[in-house]
Amino acid sequence: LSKYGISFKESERSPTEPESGILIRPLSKHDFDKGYIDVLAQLTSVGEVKKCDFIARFESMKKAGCYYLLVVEDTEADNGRGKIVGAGTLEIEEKFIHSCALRGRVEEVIVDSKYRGRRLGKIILGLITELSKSLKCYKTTLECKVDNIAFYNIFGYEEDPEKFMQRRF
Ligand code: 16G
Repeated sequence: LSKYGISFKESERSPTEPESGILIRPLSKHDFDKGYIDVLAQLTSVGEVKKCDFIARFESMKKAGCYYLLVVEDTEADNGRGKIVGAGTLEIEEKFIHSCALRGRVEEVIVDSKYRGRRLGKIILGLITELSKSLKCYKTTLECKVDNIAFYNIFGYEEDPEKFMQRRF
């Protein structure tokens, strides 16, 4: 993940290859065929996303340059074809406030139900958090279900006294 500015000490086991056969890397165009959308569907409603829709969105996000999409791949699954079993996104927002600061947003953090309990979510979140720090975000935020608050607390995310508001369309 060096292209995302993520590095680690040589003495440590690579956080991007935490177990044999498990690889954490940026999203690729080929991940539609490896079940990326199916993993997202374990988080919320994905609706209908055809391969062409996926490619078009992938290209526009790449062009925007402010999306860091990570995936966890089980490279040995599906007879060695590989399968996406987790994901997490960092989105960087440019601001005028705080001396033209950057703000990070953690989005779509999900691990396939069959792969939970293997610290993969923690690794994704750790990488995203470190990346936002190294990109010099003045803050990084996320929305999550009440049940997941304790998980995010581990990484220093705290409930904000400001209320999150939304209008759905
Ligand atoms: C969670 C996700 C958020 C996602 C939303 C979808 C994290 C940290 N948060 O809040 O990124 O967009 O779920 O839910 O992964 P919705 O379909 O109800 O908007």
